[in-house]
Amino acid sequence: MTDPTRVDRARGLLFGLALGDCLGASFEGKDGVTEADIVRAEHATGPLSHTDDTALTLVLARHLAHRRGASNRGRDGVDTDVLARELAEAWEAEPWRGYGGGVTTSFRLITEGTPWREAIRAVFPDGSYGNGGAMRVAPVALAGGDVREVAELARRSAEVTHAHADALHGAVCQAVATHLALGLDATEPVRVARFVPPLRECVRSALWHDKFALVAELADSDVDPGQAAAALGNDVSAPGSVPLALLSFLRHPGRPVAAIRFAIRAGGDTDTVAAMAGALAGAHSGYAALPAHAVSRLEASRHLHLYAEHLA
Ligand code: F2R
Ligand code: MG
Ligand code: MG
Repeated sequence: MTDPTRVDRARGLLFGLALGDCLGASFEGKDGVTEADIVRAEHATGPLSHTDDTALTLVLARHLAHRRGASNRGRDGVDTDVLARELAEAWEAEPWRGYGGGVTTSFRLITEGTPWREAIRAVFPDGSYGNGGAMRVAPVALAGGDVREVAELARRSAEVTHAHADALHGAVCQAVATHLALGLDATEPVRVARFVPPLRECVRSALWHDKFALVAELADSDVDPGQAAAALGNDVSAPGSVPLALLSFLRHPGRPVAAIRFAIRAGGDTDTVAAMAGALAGAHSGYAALPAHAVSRLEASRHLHLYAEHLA
């Protein structure tokens, strides 16, 4: 095996995310998913349809690609007013992609002209702690030059829909972990110690630090997906899903399909946990490591290629 190129990793990141979303979608909310159920979905024929996870990732990828350039790096890489409108427009065009209840109301209000800062507190006055900011954040890992820049871009990209601190922590965690995965030599063993210290630094929260400690412990164990879900959570909240995605990747370094299957077999929010695990695994192993038959069936293939090339 050779170390993948930057373009191959960028494609791996976006296609891994879409593959996890599409394969996980039919199992969302179900527990007791078997390996055989997932293998059947992988080997079926016909297009693989994505959900809100991929739809909004494409919006963010396009936003970042259009704003690339020396004067648009760092904080300016995300224009929050523009991004809020672009995300809401994507929902308005395809509201049937399986959006969360809170964010649906926010998007409707934004399309009707309510400022996003007001709209995102209409349903949950303290803000949503859902994983919607984290599920779409992975392209930020390609746009930011270092961990600090990635963390700041992640926060800005998530805050236009999610005001709760845990949702923002989830987005920062997923973006920074993906950035670190992009930078690892894929021919070397993956060490948990390369992830946990920078994540602790970027995400200053006792709840998240406890989750990182658990991920580190479980990554070196033979924990099965059900036990991992019981320990870390597998629900629609950011703290209840982002750590499980990281563990899915760390349990199967260099094996994106195994990472995605682990995430789906854990049950619960399967499309989203598998999308985040797929982004991490694809960023690390590259596009060539993804299953060609399943990848060729992805509905968004053309746009995934386009934005991967722009952002690489
Ligand atoms: N929503 C889903 N899947 C279930 C519905 C599927 C669809 N109806 C269908 O049948 O096709 N999946 C997608 O939603 C998750 C991302 O959610 P996001 O974008 O964060 O949305 P939202 O609405 O902000 O939060 C999701 C739910 O979390 C609970 N919640 C959040 N903050 C809360 C708070 N402060 N207090 C109480 N509850 C809170 C609510 O139940 C929200 O509805 C991904 O799984 C994506 O795939
Ligand atoms: Mg979804
Ligand atoms: Mg989901």
